[in-house]
Amino acid sequence: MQAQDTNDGFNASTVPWTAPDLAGVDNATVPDYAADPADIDTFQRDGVVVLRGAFTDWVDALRAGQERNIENPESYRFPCESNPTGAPGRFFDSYCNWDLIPEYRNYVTRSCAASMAGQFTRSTAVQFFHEHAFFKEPGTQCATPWHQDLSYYCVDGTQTVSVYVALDHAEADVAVRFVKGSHVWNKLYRPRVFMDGSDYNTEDAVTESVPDISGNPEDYDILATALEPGDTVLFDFRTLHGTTDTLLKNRRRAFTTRWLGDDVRYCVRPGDTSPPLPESMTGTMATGDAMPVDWFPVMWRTP
Ligand SMILES: O=C(O)CCC(=O)C(=O)O
Repeated sequence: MQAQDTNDGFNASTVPWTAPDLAGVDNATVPDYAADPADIDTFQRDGVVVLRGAFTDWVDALRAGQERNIENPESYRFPCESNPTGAPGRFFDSYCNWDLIPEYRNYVTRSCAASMAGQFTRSTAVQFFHEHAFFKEPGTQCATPWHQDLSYYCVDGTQTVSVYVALDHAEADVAVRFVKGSHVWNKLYRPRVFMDGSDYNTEDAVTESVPDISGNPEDYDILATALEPGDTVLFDFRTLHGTTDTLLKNRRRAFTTRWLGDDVRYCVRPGDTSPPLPESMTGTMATGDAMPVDWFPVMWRTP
């Protein structure tokens, strides 16, 4: 997903989004993840699974990468502030910077996230889509609106996964939460602006508004759990997720990588998509085309 750039004028980045330098990127050298078949079954059934401590060893490096990102937001791509002006705290995100931030690049190309993505989506190969960094500072009382990522994206398919690594302790009442099984509802919900939860791309007849999940929690099978640094949540791009607006007492950072499995293809959607593909690419592509590997490299293949 993308928190849309509609607030406060802060979100101007000076950095264009360009094809990454793929020197040294070799899917043959990506380490294997020893997936438990029961976890894969859970992911397939619920559209979400929690892997406790899966990336504990990467927490320090990812935090260091995120510091670069948050300290100089305008030097990186797609920075976005979503906390209302004057409100305490900060809700910031930024994405598509893995080729600019060495710690991100190292994680994407040297961790077992790619192998995890391949196995959990039951694919024979996975392409790397992008990474996304999230920050909420103490004092923030801004919910992440319930949303599904797929409708923000210029891709479609069922073999997708976001690999979300918690970088701070978060109690269950402030951690990201998920509606189990929502990935197979066969629904596409309108993307929402993160600052106020309003819909955009409303001209799209295929999509509908996200239902009021927070107002009717008893109607949904919600996975809400505390997360520790390194705990990792895998979720399908179609799975609904969001947070409450409970006051944050501690910093809450997270780092997500997005992966495209075998059946994922380019998809033209009405209005803005995330990432906003350059015209040089969209001008030559049609719905159903494969995503170009020079922008979205194949990072894992079945051994
Ligand atoms: O951590 C959050 O509040 C939101 C994360 C999210 O929406 C995502 O990773 O897709």
